[in-house]
Amino acid sequence: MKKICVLGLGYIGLPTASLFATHGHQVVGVDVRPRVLETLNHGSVHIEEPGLKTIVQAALRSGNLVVRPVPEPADVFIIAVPTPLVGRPDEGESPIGNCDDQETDLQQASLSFVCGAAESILPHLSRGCLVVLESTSPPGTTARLVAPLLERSGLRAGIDFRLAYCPERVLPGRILEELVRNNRIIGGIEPQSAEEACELYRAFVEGEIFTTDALTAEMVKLMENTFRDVNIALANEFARLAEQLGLDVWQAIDLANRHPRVRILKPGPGVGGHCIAVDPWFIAEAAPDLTPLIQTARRVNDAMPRHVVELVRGACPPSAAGARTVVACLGLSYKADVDDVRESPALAVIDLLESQGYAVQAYDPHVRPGTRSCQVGSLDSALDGAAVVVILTDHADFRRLRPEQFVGARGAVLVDTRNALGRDLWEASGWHVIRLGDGSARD
Ligand code: SAJ
Repeated sequence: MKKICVLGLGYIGLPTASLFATHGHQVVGVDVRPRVLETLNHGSVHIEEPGLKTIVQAALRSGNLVVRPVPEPADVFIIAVPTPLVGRPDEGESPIGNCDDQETDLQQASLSFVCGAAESILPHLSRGCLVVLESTSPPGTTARLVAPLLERSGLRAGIDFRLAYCPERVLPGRILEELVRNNRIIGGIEPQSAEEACELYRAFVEGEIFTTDALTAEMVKLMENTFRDVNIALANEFARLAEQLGLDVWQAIDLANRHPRVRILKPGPGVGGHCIAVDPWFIAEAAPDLTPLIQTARRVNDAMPRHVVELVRGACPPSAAGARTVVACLGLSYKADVDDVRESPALAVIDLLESQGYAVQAYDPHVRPGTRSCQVGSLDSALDGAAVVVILTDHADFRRLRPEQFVGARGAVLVDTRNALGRDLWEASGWHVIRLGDGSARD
């Protein structure tokens, strides 16, 4: 049994801390946000994720997990804090304290939370400790930033204490299942660090664990998410092409994917979340001249919210009948069935619509109230007087919607950016349906 201090009780830190605690380790979960500690101490959780509440409660009840505002001496320190882009603080608050970043023109990773977390460990670091960085980070962070920072303790990384990079690779919505089942990559600043981290994670990881050096592990993580971003950008480019050429991209992608070696992802209103919309910039930042494809993909995906707004404008201008046109936006989170709005393209669409003079009524059953001032508490309130309904997130609840539930919507324009609702059904009920990427039915 080891004493493990997990720094940052967010989407990754909290489930990781709970898994170690329910597998026999003594865990101190650290977060500087009082609201988070309070929620946990009341037996609740601040994140919507299947199975999370049950395992957190079990861990707390067992006494193997305690939550604290500051770290304490331990055998292992795991850093699981956000690494947002500079100028886009992750929900505004650091879970662990921060240090200053230098602003530049580039889209750059903010490592202030990582620095803050590492600094908070310093007084407690001792000979034989293992420190693991889990936060997605630009190449070189473990060896060139975290190691020297921890060496301010007077101890030497890789000699007096072990240091490894062990990125999480789990899909929000399936975090617990994937934390256990996925393969893991662990990179040490020397082999013994990787070995010790590997032994630690075997407590609950059932997938294979592959060890390498820290730099390679950092790049592997970034390459995975960049691969996905580029593939989604391709799908989005195909979608816009299809609109212009007059075909249905959803059908075309489905048919192309019947090829044994083709797997095109889905177009949509843009790419959100704290990973795929962010991580490719970490590679671009390391070598701006060598990454034209990666940067273009980012820009293609970032342009999608504006394109969605153009689709709305094409169907219904901001003030069609004197009064402001009401648009019901269904979905605020960055993808289906999660409560996470970080980098959500839905928010970008909503902001753009408002800036162009539309009156937006936004509804999302998963997202906490007050995320946007135009947010309303029910589907009916969102639809009330709406001339256009825009599907921005394909929650299971939304996929089940039927035309007869849309009584409050005055107009009959439905913009479906996720191919979430069957076009035929809605057209049969008199709706004018505009699906992103579908030029086959345009006037
Ligand atoms: N999206 C599309 N089309 C698609 C798939 C996704 O537009 O075909 C959009 C989603 O709507 C969403 C965004 O992309 O806005 C990202 O969603 P996602 O489900 O692709 O990924 P994340 O951000 O939830 O999780 C990713 C995962 N990475 C990969 O699949 C390579 C996960 O395994 C990582 O652990 C996670 O990033 C992370 O933390 O880095």
